[in-house]
Amino acid sequence: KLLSILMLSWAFVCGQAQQSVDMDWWREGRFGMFIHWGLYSVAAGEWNGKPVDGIGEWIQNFAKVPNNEYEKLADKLTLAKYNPEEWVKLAKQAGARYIVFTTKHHEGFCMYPSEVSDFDIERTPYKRDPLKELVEACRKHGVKVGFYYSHRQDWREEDAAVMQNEYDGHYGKPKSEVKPNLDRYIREKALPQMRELLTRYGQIDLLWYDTPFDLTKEQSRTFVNVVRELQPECIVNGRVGYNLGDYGALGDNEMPCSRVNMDLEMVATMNHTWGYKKNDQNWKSPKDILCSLIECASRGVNYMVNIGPKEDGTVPQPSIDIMDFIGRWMQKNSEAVYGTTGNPFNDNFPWGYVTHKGNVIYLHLLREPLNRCIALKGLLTSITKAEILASGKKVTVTDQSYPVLTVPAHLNYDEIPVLKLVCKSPVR
Ligand code: FHN
Repeated sequence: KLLSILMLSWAFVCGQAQQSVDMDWWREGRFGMFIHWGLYSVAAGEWNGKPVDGIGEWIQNFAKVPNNEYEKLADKLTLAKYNPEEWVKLAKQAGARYIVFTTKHHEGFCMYPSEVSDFDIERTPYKRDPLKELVEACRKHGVKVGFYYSHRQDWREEDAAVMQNEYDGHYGKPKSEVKPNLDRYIREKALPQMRELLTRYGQIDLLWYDTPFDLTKEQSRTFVNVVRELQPECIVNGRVGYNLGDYGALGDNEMPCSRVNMDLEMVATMNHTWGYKKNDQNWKSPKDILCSLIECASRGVNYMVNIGPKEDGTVPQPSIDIMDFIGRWMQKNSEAVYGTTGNPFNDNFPWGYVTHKGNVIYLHLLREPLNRCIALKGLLTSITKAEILASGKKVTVTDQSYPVLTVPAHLNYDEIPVLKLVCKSPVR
C-alpha cells in the first residue's frame, strides 16, 4: 500500500513537472508553419544535373555526396531575396500562430553563425544572421517561434551520421574507420549548439527535435534538460525521444483517425518534399491542405504545414497560393479552429468534420449533406442558435428526439462553410 502511495505521489510530481510548461498558446493556436531551408535548397533535388528521387533535404544521403563536394553548395546559398517578414506575414495571414525553422537539419549545416562548427551560414555570401532576423520578425508580428534541431542525425559528423551502413564508405571514408561515438557528438557539438540557440535569441517558444532513432533515454533527457535549464517556458516536441517532450509525436503526414485526448501535432508537406525541389510539382490542392487543417482540429490535434523556400529565400508560388487560400477561409472561420478541442460526437460524418469549444459546436461542411439534413443523434444538450459562421445566415433546427438541421440550399462547398451551433450547456 505504501509503495502504491509513493508511486502515485511520484506520478503526481512528474505530472506536475510536465505541466509546468504552459501549453496554452500551442493548444489555442492549433496551426503552425514549418520551414525547411538549408544547403539542400540550393541542390533543389538535382545532383550533377540529374534529378534525385526522394525528399529534397535528404539529397546528400540519397545521391551519396561526399562532404567535401556537398559543402560547395554554401557558395550558392545566396539568401539574395531573403525577407523574413514576408515569411512571417505569409504564416500570419494564413492564420498560423507559430513558425518552426530548421536551424540545423541532418546535413549538419547551421543556418546561423555557430562558434561550435564552421559548417555554418558564415560560409555563404550572406553576411548577417538570418535566424536572428527571423526571430525578430516573428516577435514583431506576434508569431511564436520554434527552432528545429536535428539532435541525433548530423551527416557532417562521423559520430552522428546514421546511414553509413548504406554506403561502401562514409561520405568518402572507408567504413572500417568509422567508430561512432554519439556521446562525443552530443557533448562536443549538439549540446553546445543547443546552448547557442537557447541563449542568443531571447525567448524561444518551441524546440523541435527530430529522428531520435537509437538515442538512449539518458541522451534524450539531456536534450530536454538543456531546454528546461535555459528556457523554462519553451515547449519541447515529442520527437526528442521516449515521450520525454511536452507533446506526443506522430509520423510525417500522419493523421490520427479519431479524436485523441492528448497533445499531438501533425506535420505535413504541401508536395512530396520538405526541402525545395524544383522538379516536384506534386502539389496538394489548397482545399486538400485546408481540409487537413480542419481534420486535425476535429481530432484535437495541431497541424503544422511546411514550406520549402528556394536558396534565395523566395517561397514557391504554389505554397503562397495554399497559404493565401487558408488565410481567406480563416479570416471568416478561424474561431472554428482556434482553441477548439475536436469532434465531441462518437461518429465521423460523411459531409465533413466537427470541432467544438465550450457550448459551441462547429460543423465544417466539405460537401452537401444528404437531403441537406444533419441529424445530431448523440447531442445531450439543446441547440439555442444555429447559423452559418461566415455570413450569420440562420439555419433551421427541428427538434425531434434529437436535433435535425436543415442546411440552406446553394452553399458553396468549395469554400467549406461552417455551421455554428450554440448549445444550452457545455458539450463534452
Ligand atoms: O528526416 C526528416 C525529414 O527530412 C523532415 O525534416 C521531417 C519533418 O518532420 N522529419 C524527418 C523525418 O521524419
